[in-house]
Amino acid sequence: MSRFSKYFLMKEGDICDYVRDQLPDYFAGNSNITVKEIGDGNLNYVFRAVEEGTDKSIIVKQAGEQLRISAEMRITTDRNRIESEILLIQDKYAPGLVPKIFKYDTVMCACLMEDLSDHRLMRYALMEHQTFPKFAEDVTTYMVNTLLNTTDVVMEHKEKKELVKSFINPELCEITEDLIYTEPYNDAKGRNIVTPENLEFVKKELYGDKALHLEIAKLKFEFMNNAQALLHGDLHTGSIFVKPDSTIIFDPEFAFYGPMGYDIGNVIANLFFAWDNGDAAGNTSFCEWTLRTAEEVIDLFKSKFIAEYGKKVTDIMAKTEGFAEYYLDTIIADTAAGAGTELVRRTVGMAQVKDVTTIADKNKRIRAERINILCAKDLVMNRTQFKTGKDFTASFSKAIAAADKTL
Ligand code: SR1
Ligand code: MG
Repeated sequence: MSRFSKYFLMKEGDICDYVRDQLPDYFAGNSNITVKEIGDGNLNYVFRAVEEGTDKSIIVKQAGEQLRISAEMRITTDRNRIESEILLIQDKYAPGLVPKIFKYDTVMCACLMEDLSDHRLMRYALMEHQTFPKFAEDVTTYMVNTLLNTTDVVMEHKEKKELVKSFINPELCEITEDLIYTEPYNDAKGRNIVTPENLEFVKKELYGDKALHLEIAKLKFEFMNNAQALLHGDLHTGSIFVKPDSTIIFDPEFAFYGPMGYDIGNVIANLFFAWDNGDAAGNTSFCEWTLRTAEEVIDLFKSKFIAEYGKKVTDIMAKTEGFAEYYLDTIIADTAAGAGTELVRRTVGMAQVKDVTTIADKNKRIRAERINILCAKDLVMNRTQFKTGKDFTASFSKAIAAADKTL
């Protein structure tokens, strides 16, 4: 019996034996393996093992029973199964845009996957104001292919329902229901992190705005009940690896069947966070790239979606003239809402983004937070008015002007 036949939380010193146990032929029998824990997220442990001499490497990602962000938060280690299974599905629909999984081990709740160390985590590269010309093209191919192909419009309906069942992800969805759709508007669990100088602003614009609460309540139950497509579920720039000629989307442990606009909106909001950081540093050309890219993400998603829809639709009623356009319109409204809710929760919620939290100049950070909140409110309240990429960036520009008036 191997020492890996019962779950325990692994340390760097366990990983070499673990890889040899799980994939006996991956490394040469007598080679030296160096291991480093490189996890940077809020939930899991990520180890990189490299074979000396050959530089052959592998990633081992293990789910712990406690979350890294808070020892009090415990969630099922089954999230690692969900992540491995969705990556296999996504590899079929969007090959080359997700990492390769070599093995998923249900005992240690760990997966062994392709090492992407020649790429960088997109959030950190953006914080150095690097630009990625292929990003909009790649991320929209990924989203159109993984989302549209898992809908009832394309998929045989009973097969789709089987997928809905196997991607029921109640505990991770509960995190989203709390952190995105509840706490930013009332601090119900006292976990919000609000920059003290913005507390009065947050009380007025978020905690005290009843009309906003009503729209967020509608969106919360839409998120919980619209099993439209198999989502990534946490598509921020910390879930994306990049290099100039490649984009790899990973970490889909929040995957479940929900509204597509949730994923697309997350991408848009995280480009706006990159803008916040670039703007605080006075980097105009980088800021222009973030907004241009946000526009391209919307417009390319729409054109690719319509083209693919025509080729892939199988449901007879979904072929009705005008339905594709109607359906896409609702997705773009959900995208506006998804961008808005992500902008708010990363600005005042418990899980924030380094693009904004590392802005050292207090006044610039206060301004960036106000821009995010005001833009978010427009995106949520007027979500059905958003149709094109330019509509999204116009809203952001309007929020900049409005935030400046408050300072
Ligand atoms: C308690 S987990 C906090 C956040 O980290 C993840 O990446 C998700 O974004 C989640 O909302
Ligand atoms: Mg993550």
